[in-house]
Amino acid sequence: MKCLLLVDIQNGFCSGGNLAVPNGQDIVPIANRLISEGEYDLVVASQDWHPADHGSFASQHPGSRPFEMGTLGGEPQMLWPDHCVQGTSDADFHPDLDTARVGYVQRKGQRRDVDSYSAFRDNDHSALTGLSDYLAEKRVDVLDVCGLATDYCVKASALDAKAMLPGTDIRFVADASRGIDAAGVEAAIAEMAAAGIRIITSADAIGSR
Ligand code: VGL
Ligand code: ZN
Repeated sequence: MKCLLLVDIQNGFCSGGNLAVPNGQDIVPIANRLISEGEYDLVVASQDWHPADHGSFASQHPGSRPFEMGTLGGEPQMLWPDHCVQGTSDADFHPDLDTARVGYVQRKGQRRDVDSYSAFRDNDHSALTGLSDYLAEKRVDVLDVCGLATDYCVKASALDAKAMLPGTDIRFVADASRGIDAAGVEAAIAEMAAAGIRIITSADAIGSR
């Protein structure tokens, strides 16, 4: 079974959102083309879904500002602007994303004391989300990963998919993803490639099965 994982294609990470990724919204038509022409047997999506007092928010750390390093649960943590708060429009999928064919939504980041970049488990690896069990049960043999942001949640999700789904071919769809920081994106792609994740384009994904 061939599966597409859409990571955090939410208003919060697009133009006008609280944690807008540069040109994040530009991937929406590319993701839609993958969904309609990629011949996927299954399309799943992750959704960053934080409580209003999430510990990754700089607002919860007096004296700190967004994009400064802080700590959370005793570990170094990038502090973010408040974003993707449960039930707000910032947490909604981008309105132009074709969600009709999304068969499973994995919410993440609900526990205030730990962040969850990966769609598969918390950053401290203390809890699984359920997505790995779901995909293993579906016997996914090819998993294409794309979305926002390449250097955070897309990278973490692709690396976890590679580690947690042995025997599944994991591919990162580069043009269907955007990152927060250019140097971070370059490093993320190198890290994914070194882990055995294939770096492909949406044209590759649509032309192959
Ligand atoms: C993300 C930072 C904080 C992401 C989520 O989706 O990449 N980045 N929360
Ligand atoms: Zn978040």
